[in-house]
Amino acid sequence: MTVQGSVAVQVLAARLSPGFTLGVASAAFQIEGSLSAGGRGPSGWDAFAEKPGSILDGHSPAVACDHYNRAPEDVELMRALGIDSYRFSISWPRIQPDGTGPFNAAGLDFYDRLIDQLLEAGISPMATLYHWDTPLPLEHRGGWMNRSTAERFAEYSAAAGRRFGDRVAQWVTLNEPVSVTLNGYALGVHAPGHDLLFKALPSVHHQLLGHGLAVQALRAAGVKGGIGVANLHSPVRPASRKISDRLLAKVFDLMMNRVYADPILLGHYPKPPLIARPWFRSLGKASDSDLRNIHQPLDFYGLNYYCPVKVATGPGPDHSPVGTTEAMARLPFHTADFPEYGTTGFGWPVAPEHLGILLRELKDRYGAALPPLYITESGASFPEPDHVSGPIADTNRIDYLASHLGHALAATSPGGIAEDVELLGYYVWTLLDNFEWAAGFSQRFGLVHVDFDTLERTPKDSYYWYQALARARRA
Ligand code: IFM
Repeated sequence: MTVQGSVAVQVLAARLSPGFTLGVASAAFQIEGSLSAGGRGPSGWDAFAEKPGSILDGHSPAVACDHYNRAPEDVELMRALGIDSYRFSISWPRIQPDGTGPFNAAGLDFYDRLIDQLLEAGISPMATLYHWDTPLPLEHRGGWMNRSTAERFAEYSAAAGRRFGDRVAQWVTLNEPVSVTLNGYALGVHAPGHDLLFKALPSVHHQLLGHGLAVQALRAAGVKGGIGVANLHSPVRPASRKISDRLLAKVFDLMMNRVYADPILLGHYPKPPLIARPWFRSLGKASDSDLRNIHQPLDFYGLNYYCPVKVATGPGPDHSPVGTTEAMARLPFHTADFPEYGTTGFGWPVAPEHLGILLRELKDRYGAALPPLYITESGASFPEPDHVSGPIADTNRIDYLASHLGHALAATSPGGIAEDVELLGYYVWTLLDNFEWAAGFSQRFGLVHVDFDTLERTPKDSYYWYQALARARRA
């Protein structure tokens, strides 16, 4: 299928069923800036970013895209883009600075205004409650390694539900708990910077418990919108047919995919291969009542997809944006290249057909327990200039988005490999170039270029491509 150019836009548009949602996604910490303005408290990420060496080139999130002060301009960009929905995250420390106790009126007002502006622009709000910015006082008490964070999260979620529940169309509890556990608690390349390896697994259970309690809290608050979660999934492949590669790929699949999705969708943790049981022991001790709390009915499942992962035996040249870490070198496996695919700015393989394969795998694994699904993140970074004087020709991003959306639609259409998956929508990651965590401003994912000196926004060709797609389906 050709997916580029104006004809391809028509072809792609014709495949979008009426009601299919086109959106963009973002996260508070990556765009808002104003970290100590308006009564916001510090988060674990504020503290991590201040540690020398934690962020590439010492970039600071203090201003980011200055979205806190420019939200109306950014909503205008979305209105002109013609999208149906905006997935943003609510900053927990902005609305509850200590993570417990009083709520911050100025923070609540900020999201009130944002939601109202979106609705006025005809854009449906999808709100994520946790996109990694744990209030610092909670992080000091162990963050997600401490079970009580799950209860605090449910209290905060209830307050958000009471305040915004009349207008938010979709709620996402957690974004990518796997990234929080792997990068933040196991490898130490994200906040809070712990390198506990498999001892980080309690942070999985506590996040999932937080998810389940938050779902119940939102429902008790009477929110009108649907409720789901956004999990990052990658199909995992062994680097060779060697037994050790195949076994370690299974272990990686558990760590990457199944320990998050299985309890949420099926109500139990997966059984690890015998040899890996000691690593996963802490999850095996979960009580039935916790598992019941985690296993809540969901209105939708959010899938974040970027690329497949290949796993090879032994420590190897894995790398994070800030280099190979000592913790990674202690693991019995590493991730290997897919030489057959081109790569993004991050070096991630561009493998759109794996999105269709992943949808098939999810349905095979979860069957009727898999709710209707949104692709809640899909996008790519590519090397782009810091300063521009007009739209840049980011054809690589257009190709990436068109092929990923194209494969998802083909897979879920009648006769496709995942025709039994109900796909409700697609959210591009992301609207604006932004603070890409440990990679600072070095990885540009946006449909809109941001000059981080002047904060000027300049739509890229991909923005106009997405706009043409949104328009074509209504034509
Ligand atoms: O920027 C992140 C986002 O915060 C979570 N999903 C992956 C994106 C790209 O790395």
